[in-house]
Amino acid sequence: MSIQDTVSNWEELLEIAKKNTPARRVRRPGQSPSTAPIPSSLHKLPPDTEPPVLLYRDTNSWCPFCERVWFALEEKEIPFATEFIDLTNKPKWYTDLVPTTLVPAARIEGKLVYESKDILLALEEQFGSTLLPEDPEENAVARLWLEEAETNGVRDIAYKFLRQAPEDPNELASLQTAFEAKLDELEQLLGKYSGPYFLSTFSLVDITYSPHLDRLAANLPVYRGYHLKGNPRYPRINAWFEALKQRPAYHRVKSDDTTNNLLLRRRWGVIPISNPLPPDPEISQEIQFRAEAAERLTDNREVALGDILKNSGVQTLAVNGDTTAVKEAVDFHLRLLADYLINGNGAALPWGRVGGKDNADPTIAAVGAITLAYVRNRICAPRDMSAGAATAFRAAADKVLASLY
Ligand SMILES: N[C@@H](CCC(=O)N[C@@H](CS)C(=O)NCC(=O)O)C(=O)O
Repeated sequence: MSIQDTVSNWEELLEIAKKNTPARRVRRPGQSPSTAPIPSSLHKLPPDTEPPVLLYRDTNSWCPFCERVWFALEEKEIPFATEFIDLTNKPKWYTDLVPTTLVPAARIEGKLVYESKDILLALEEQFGSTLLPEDPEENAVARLWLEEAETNGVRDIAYKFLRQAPEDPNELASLQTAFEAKLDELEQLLGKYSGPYFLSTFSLVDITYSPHLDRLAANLPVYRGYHLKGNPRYPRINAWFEALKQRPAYHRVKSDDTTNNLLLRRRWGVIPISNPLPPDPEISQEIQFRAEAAERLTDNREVALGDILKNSGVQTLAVNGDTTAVKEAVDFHLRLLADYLINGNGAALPWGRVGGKDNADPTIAAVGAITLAYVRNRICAPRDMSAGAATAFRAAADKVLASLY
């Protein structure tokens, strides 16, 4: 029996994965992204009815402004449809439609609205004000803080600090001081009302800050050696992050840390000063996230295989131009990964047997190493799967990789 026969086949893997996760996606063959999440409230719509909202957002789910609107739609349980816009090649109909040409934009009951803040406020107006306080005084504060979130400079200073070339230590130090002063202001704001949120209840203010603070918390440790989470200077910001973690809508729309880390490097060319944050071990072990990751990989395996063959460099290992053996070895390692996600330590990991003494073909292990390293960095949350699933996926890829040699 070859080692390849020790791993379950795709059909068996898919069946078990589906039993352990309710997460499902729509397939979008030949389009980008190749799958999309299903809004949690879509089932509430009567059959053959158009959702009341159409959200235009970016193809890769990187845009923090789009995330705000998506977060609010999920919190308010509004059924919606999504149109993905490729920001590297925006279609003319879109730039003709939206005066700023930016994402997000939305059609709310047919009416076009753009600018994330205006979309958030329009959703409150149209679908009941659940994310703004009822109390008139607090409501006025909420609206003021929403304005200020766009103008108080937190974002500008933060991103300058993050992206500034680190050669000039003085400039970097003064950016850090300015950034810390802005965070101190947020810390003060969070203390004005009781409870962990900006206002006395969860609101649009939290939604407005969360995508940016999330990206900063993931990237500052890796790119600047600066920690927001666990930093005793910001106890309220930390309590706020903890409170967000209790909200299912937040988990549906957020990215995982590694997606944020890789995006900064790829999109902005910033050089990390340390390794990406390790995948959160608690999340990596949660069966529903592991099963979701396995379901995504299994269901999307044809696309994954094509992408790996085309873009990872693995084809250079083909002998005399025959890629059959390479394809088989890629497929085998993807199945190993799905098997480990589902069965944990009960999975048939090779522990050195592939390419080792018992097996004279080290090419198989080399293909595996490329495959696993590639998919580990290739997946992107929440474009391909939820942040929790992506975290479990990356931790599993690391584990399988460690078992190869
Ligand atoms: N103020 C806008 C900002 C939106 C924005 O900057 N969107 C970016 C994506 S993160 C965009 O559309 N970029 C495309 C471009 O600049 O052409 C809002 O809050 O909606």
